[in-house]
Amino acid sequence: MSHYKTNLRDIEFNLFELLGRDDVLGQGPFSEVDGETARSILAEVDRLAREDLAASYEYSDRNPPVFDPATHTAPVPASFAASYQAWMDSEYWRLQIPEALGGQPAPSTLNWAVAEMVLGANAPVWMYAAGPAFASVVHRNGNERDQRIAELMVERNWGATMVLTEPDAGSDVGAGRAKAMLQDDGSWHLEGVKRFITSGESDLQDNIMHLVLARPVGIEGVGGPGTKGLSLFLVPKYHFDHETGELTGERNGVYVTGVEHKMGIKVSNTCELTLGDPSIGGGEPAQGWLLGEVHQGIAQMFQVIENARMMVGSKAIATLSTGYLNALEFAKQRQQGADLTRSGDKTAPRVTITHHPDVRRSLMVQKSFAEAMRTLVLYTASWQDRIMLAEHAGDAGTDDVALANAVNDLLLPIVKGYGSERSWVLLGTESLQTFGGSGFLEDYPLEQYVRDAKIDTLYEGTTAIQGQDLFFRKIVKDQGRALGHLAGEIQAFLDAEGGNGRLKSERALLATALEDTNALVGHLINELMSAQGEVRNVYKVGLNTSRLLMVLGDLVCAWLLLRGAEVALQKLGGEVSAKDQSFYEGKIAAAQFFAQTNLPRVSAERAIAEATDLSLMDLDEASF
Ligand code: ST9
Ligand code: FAD
Repeated sequence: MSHYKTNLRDIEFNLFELLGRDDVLGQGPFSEVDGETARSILAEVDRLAREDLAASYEYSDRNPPVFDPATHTAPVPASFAASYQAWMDSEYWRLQIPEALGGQPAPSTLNWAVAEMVLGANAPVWMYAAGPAFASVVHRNGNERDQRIAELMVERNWGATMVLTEPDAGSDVGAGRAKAMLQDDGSWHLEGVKRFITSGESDLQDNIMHLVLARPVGIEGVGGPGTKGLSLFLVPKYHFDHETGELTGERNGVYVTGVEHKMGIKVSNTCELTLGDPSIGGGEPAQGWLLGEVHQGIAQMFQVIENARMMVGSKAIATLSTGYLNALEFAKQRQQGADLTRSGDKTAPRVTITHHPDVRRSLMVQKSFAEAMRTLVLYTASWQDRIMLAEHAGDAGTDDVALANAVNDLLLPIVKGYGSERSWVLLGTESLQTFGGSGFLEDYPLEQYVRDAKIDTLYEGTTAIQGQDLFFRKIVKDQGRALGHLAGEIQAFLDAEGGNGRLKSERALLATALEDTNALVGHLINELMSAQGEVRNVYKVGLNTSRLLMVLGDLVCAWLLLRGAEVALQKLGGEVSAKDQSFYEGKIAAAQFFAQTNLPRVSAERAIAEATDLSLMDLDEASF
């Protein structure tokens, strides 16, 4: 039986009933993917995910790849290779790459809906299969030579990696020391040690294209300190004919010199990558090509990072969803104790644990967060749809597109930072907990879910980094435009007063939370401005950026769930099947519960932020 439980009904509710994607499908760049095609893709991926992709989830955790230092290899288990191949054979990865690379572009909303199911079933499949998506960044930023390389990456299904991190450069990417030296033939030789490189090695593909950030040396005007001095190089594992893609048989001097032993996602090889070390392999130089012949490494790499941050948030949220559905199934079967109203009666019949108020509370916490954050992902993707449509229509330079980009940028740290924190915590405190002691056993997937989801708060920028990105870049640097737009949308929802009167008190909670969030942001901006006179006041901001991330996440999620509840109420006003009746009632209940149990906390968070002083920063380190 599959570990993975999808929620296709809710995915379709979001895409078609809440976000109206039928208006976008079959249009402009998506002419080949209409609503009917989208629905059949979703149905097929639902099956594929539960069956072929999920099949190797457990085995490859218990039997992870083993690194062989003699050959610098770490082959994946055959069962995982079969899952990977099933995904590649489905060809659905083509939905996220441009036509020029053999893709069949689909709206981002559809892609992230598909991604949810792949990531929830077996996330490393998606990661190893990301070569074509990486190729699209190479294609977009490359010159003619690189564009040909991008085509070969897709045609030959090569793997690809993003290579930023070094032992002394994690969050601080700009501290990277790997260097690149220009050669007479226009290529570069790279030297350095990178660590924690996902998919850095496997036997799934003939070749791997590493996208490496390194600092050019010896050239005036480039290679300065920090992130802006980094350039992006294409460094293949094996050399190849740049026209035909045939491997020449020569090894490039980029070797995996270690594979980490990890808490989770063990089949996803996390590699130390050594470049240009004469004592390793045949001592070959690590030859690379500068992407687009321009020194804009960090900006180019952020095109990959933005996608990967969306991916990481989606992975976490997908795991919470299947964690909840597994917990729900267990809770419906597990009998324990008597109903609370008859707890004094020792002869009272035993009931399933779904009868216990605290289990109901826990299940609704899981349901409401999983569904709220699914909407958060797809709502964010709907802004990406807007950008794609405008770019196709030649409107890329308009104010509308600038706004869509800014709102998307604002939402990304929430998807990644808030999504991963909430999911990882709730998977442990609620989903696994629902199973009692059984949740701690390998008999159920929950313990693996918890281990596999922890990484999501760490990589692609830790939660602390997401909080800072949200405040300093997405709010302050943006001069509050995107946030103002989002707040305006929430206010418009409040003013419209829909919801049949049934959501009245939740609207009031949302209104207060919006006011408190605006005040919290305003307070942090004031503190930041005051730092121009008293520089240490910036600490008061830094003490609250993670708080703001979580507050904004709760606010946006509550609003999106209430929007969904409004749709559900409308549907219930007409004829619906018994199954849909339960589904829509569940949507309304989840929205009300989420608002009632999370929004009141926003006032307290505001008060905590406003009361923040410098005592923590003044405390001597010895007193910690
Ligand atoms: C990692 C991988 O952890 C884990 C999983 C891998 C799985 C791979 C497979 C799946 C991936 C699929 C990918 C598919 C490919 C894509 C397909 C696309 C269709 N937004 O603030 P400054 C830029 S990997 C955009 O001064 P600092 C910007 O250019 C490791 N751009 O930063 C800016 O210049 P300007 C992940 C941004 O103080 C410049 O950077 N590691 C953004 O120098 C400098 O900005 C991390 O994530 C942004 N949000 O450096 C590191 N922010 O301002 C985390 C910056 O002129 N650390 N830029 O525009 C950070 O993010 C730091 O904040 C820092 C700070 C490094 C940016
Ligand atoms: P550090 O940066 O040392 O952070 C330690 C702690 O300090 C964290 O809690 C952090 O939040 C906090 N901190 C650091 N700086 C600040 C600050 N300025 N303000 C507030 N708090 C701060 N990297 C790649 O390049 N490519 C990959 O494919 C890749 N895959 C990975 C796969 C796995 C399994 C893992 C574990 C990591 C991977 N990484 C990859 C690296 C990953 O992106 C980094 O681990 C992450 O960015 C954090 O860096 P670090 O581990 O050095 O922690």
